[in-house]
Amino acid sequence: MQDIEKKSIDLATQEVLKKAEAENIRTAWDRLEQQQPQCGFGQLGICCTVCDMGPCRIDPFGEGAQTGVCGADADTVAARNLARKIAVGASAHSDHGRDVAYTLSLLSEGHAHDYEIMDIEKLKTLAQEFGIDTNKAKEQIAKELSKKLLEEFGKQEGELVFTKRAPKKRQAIWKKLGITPRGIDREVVELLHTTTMGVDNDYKNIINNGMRCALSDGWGGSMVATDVQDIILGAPEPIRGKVNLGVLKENYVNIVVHGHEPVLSEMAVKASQDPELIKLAKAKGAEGINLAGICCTANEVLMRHGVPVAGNFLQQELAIITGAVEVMMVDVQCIMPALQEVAACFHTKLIPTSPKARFPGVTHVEFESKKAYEVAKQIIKLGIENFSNRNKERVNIPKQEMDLVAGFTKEVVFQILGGKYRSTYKPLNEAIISGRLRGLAGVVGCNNPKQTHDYFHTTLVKELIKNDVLVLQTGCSAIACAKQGLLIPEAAKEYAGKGLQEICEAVGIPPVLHLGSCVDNSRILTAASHIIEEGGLGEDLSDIPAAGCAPEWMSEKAITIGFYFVASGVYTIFGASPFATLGSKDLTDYLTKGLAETVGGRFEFCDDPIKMAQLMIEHIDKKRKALNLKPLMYQ
Ligand code: MSK
Repeated sequence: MQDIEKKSIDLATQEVLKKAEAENIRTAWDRLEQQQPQCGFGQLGICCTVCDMGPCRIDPFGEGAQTGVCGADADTVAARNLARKIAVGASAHSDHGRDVAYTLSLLSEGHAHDYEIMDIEKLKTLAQEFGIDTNKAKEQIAKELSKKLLEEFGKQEGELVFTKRAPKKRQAIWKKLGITPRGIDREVVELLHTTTMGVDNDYKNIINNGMRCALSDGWGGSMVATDVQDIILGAPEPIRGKVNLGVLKENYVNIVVHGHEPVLSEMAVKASQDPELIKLAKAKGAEGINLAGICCTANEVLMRHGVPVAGNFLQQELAIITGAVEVMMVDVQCIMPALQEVAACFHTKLIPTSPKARFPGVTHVEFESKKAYEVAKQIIKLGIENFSNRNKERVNIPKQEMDLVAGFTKEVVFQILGGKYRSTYKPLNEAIISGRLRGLAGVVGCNNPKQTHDYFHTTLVKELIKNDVLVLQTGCSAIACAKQGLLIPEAAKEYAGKGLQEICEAVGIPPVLHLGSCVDNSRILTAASHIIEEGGLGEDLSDIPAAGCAPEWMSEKAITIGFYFVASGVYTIFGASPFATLGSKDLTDYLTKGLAETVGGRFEFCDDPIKMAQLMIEHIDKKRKALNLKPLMYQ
């Protein structure tokens, strides 16, 4: 295998990496090389920087220091480090949820004129969950609902309302362990408090508190983000789109949106269709305006508008290196600081928009919900003005682009499987019960240059669908598989086992369903709860023949997602770079074995995608056996 093939299996990525090398532009892969050897203590999770008596390191060979200056041992140090990552991941998703809930509040008071209530049904359903009388004007419902939602963050008493969506048995497990999440902010703060120097020294207790914090994200902040975005931006429905760097257009003004919060990118979609701006783009010599996305902001505008996706996490620098991007507008999360250096090699304007995320030395155009469309127009105008600065000789857009279908929410799955007038999960449950479908898998998460880009996602997912496992995806993992053609209905014939193929052909769905962005992992939790509610597959989420995996993860948010899946009863595998816990055997054992006895889910660490698939299938088969389901029809 050539060096470039070890970096990525994606041909478009390989092509642009060659360009980067020829033009001497550094990317994440080069910087990773420069970092070698990476700190062994850090990789094992046994370096402690919690207080200034350190940094302390625990000797993994048992010869040197076995505690830090304060006396914390490897178990405490590794557990605290991990728990702090959970807190950060939860805070990122949940702060996103808070911002969206705040936008709903502004809208209800008439201060966010560019947004409207797009999904009244969902508004009412949510309001009813919070005990709000829905027999009133939608603005009033929105006002009361946003108040209740915002209160979930600062709640001091009681439990998060969305936890009631989980099956009764799951709620009882959480209650017994004392990990039912309370206020969202409270869980983050308490976890940071208890992991500071001299507070919690019991690694199991630290992890249990970590699970409660993670649950406050999955069944709290992320769920708020997902549901409120559906209310104010519209609930996604299956929609066709295109993916990979080939979606950038040579003769157009290319505007790339990147990050996570779709409140501004939604307005960018609108502004890119503004006749006045299109006219201006044409006057500047372009054929029009082409909007494309990177990472989860891309998934959001793809699911609602079919906006093309230029790439996943490791392609953010590459989009700029094509030389064809006039503006990359970014909001929050997963935006590499290196973009500034890469953009400086081209005419590309990097435009940060969030008051929370600034880049020194670049034009910052601050987003405000109150004048959202105006801000979006201003940014697109900057892109149009920048078109004439493009150096055509340096433009190299790879040809690769692929079709995909996205936009499968829990509501849509109901409709597709049950028909418009019989919306139900019954056909899905029956497919599993009868053995036509083996089970379900959630495959999510990022890219990581330590692994061959996209290889783990696609190899794993192909193996799962070949074995009649229906795959649900979000985030950069969905983008990876889409680029390889797995997210179109035709993929069923080529890659899926006979049982899955029959289902896909009968209802016209791909064997891999794209459920959205990282916060939309909450859609998987609610869909799983509906499956239990429908009956026939046990009483708890841990009974479902299902498994989860983040094969190429890198973000703290992925750790939090992993923990809320495990704490919800799901067997979850993490890819090649395991959590930095391996310096503590006790902690590793607790995560990979002990948790099964308390929460019913557990972690597995694995660095081979085929082996990951086999482990997930073994787990699914074990669950089928426990439920006494019929033998598989075709395997
Ligand atoms: S964007 S968290 S790299 S999936 Fe949600 Fe992709 Fe991971 Fe960011």
